[in-house]
Amino acid sequence: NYAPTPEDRFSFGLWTVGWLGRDPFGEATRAPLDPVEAVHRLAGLGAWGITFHDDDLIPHGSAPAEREGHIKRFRQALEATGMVVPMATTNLFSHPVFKDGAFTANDRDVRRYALRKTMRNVDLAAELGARTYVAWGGREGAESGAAKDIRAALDRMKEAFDLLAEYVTEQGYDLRFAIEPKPNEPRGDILLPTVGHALAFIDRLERPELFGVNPEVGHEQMAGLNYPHGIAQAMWSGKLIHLDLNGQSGIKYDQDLRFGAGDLRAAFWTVDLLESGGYEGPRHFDFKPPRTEDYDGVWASAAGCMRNYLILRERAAAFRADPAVQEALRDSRLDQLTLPTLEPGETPGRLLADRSAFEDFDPDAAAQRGMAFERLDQLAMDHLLGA
Ligand code: GLT
Ligand code: MN
Ligand code: MN
Ligand code: MN
Repeated sequence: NYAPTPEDRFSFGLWTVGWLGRDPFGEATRAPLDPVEAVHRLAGLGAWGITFHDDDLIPHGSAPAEREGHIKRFRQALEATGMVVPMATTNLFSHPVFKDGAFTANDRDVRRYALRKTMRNVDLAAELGARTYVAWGGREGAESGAAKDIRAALDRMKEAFDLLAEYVTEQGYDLRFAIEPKPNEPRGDILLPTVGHALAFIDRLERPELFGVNPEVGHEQMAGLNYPHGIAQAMWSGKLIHLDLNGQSGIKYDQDLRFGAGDLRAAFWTVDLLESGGYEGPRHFDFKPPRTEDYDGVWASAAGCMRNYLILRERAAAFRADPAVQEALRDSRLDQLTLPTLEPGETPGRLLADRSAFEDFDPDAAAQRGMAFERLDQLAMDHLLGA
């Protein structure tokens, strides 16, 4: 029984099930979805939360009274279903004004507009109880060398995030920002292309404690990177505050497949890490039901994301609990890796004086030891495949 419940903390972007199927080569294949219906349908499938861009909920250019109307209907749907809003974000990429970026657009007035648009939705996010505010800078980048002075653009990016952090502090909002990396698409090259770039950038901010990352499976895999390794480093840095789960088959355009499709082994290790590593944030899906699907297919795809997570959670737990796996882990000396390399308080001088570490160490003999990783990995495969 893989029926999701709110305790599983599954959340979906309004733009995911609401994606109409428009792509660079073709028009929409589905009719617009009312956000209120999205809330009800997702709640019916067992989801816990829903997330949104300002423009997903309130069409761009709505008059203030219309804006209030959209928010009111949405709020009523939340109340009726018990769904929560754990995260919100800003659309700083669809309107043509953002064609050269938002926080790092060359045009200063565009940058100021982007900040105001963000602050306005930060207020709404806080009002709806969101604890995370995602920032995906899809248009922050360039297609050609001289078009963007990257160091100046990073100065502007820092300026934007410092201002936003000052704003939430001033307002007393309990909200942290999660920067979402992506290597390319829609820009030829996007700033902060990977988890590592984002972590290094956060260190340069005035209030780094208010920032974390929002790594997306497919975005790291588009760069040929190992997603579980990326989120493990973010966890190690105390910066994994949110994440975007989906599927991707290798280095190609951003596929946004449902979670579990694409690289299934990476999905298994992702769930294993999240469940055994103490990740407490939302399990957020950022996928696009393929444009071949009608709305039955959309809901089947959304349900599949959660079902695959729950199946993988069960398989990963069985893998960790299996005595044969525990023995294999010891055979592969995973227990040794947790031992500090140095004795408590050992100094460089004492290491130099330890003959067993060098003079009496036999590297050729040590090199003979097999690591037994293949047997360990096959046990993982057996669990993953239910063999
Ligand atoms: C957009 C992007 C996603 C981001 C969303 C947040 S919007 O669909 O491709 O990866 O997470 O802005
Ligand atoms: Mn995403
Ligand atoms: Mn994506
Ligand atoms: Mn996307």
